[in-house]
Amino acid sequence: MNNTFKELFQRYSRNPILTVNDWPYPANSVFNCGAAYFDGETILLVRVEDLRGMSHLTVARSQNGVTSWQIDQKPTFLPDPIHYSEEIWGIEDPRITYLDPLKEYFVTYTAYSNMGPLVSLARTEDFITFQRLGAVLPPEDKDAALFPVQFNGRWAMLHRPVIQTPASAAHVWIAFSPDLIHWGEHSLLIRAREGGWWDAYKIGISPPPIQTSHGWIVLYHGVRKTGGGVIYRLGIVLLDLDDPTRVLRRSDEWIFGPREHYEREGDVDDVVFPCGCVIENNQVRLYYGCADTCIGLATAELDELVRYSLSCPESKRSSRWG
Ligand code: BMA
Repeated sequence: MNNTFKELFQRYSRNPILTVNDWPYPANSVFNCGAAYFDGETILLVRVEDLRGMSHLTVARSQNGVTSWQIDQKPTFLPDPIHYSEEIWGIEDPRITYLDPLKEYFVTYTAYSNMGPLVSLARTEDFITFQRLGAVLPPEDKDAALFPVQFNGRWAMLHRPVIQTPASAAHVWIAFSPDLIHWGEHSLLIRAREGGWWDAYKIGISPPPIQTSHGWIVLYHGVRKTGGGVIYRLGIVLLDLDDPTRVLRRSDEWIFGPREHYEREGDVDDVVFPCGCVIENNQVRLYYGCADTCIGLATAELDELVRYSLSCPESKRSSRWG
């Protein structure tokens, strides 16, 4: 029996914190959201699925990051398929990173093209207007997030391409770029496990990496395929602080998974899917999509996440290609 999630992440007692009933305009669901601390407020960039089934992004703001959310009256960041044809079927699952050297927020998101999902990038100074940098990784690829700092003068991004091999092949990769547009130096970073593991079917990162003195904390979602459907849960990985291509530790057990009714039942049952967190005074506020239907909040102490990750097994990966 896995009880570690009780120790690490505590659900907010009045979850879900946001549902489509809070929305100022008609929509089907509000779920996987990026998060940032901006101008004294917590900003959520929320994936909103409209009544056609396609997604856009809308900002919700709160002073305390828990209650009294102010939601933009209309979509904040809409797909623009006329100028960016890769956005024809919507934009999804944003991750927000503040790039210290550029003093701007960057949003990686999934553009749902007619060739499949791919990774797009935009930047914003105010969460009112967004400037697109375009599609930066081709399909099929999603679950991308930037590191907030450079490594040897290059930006780094985690992402999840899907490759066509007979075995499960949806792993987390890392890439580097001199300018945020051109990405190379690819390597496989975290493998989906096999067989009976909880993260055997596919994996992808959740919020952007969290910097600590012990390394980068990466929360990732692992998917298990069952006779009744899929189950999305969270695991934790620790990457080397100076060389993020090195996985130091990885949890064997999941640390958070669907348990409450709003996580277990919805448009897609049994899904917890965080895309962002905000850290204040050592407290990590994790914002997560629940069953592709609403948004939940869970909190953990950052020190505890570090302590737990350091207690996890050392990574067995031996080469750049896993
Ligand atoms: C993934 C993503 C998420 C979604 C999840 C569960 O592939 O598309 O947006 O929450 O599936 O449906």
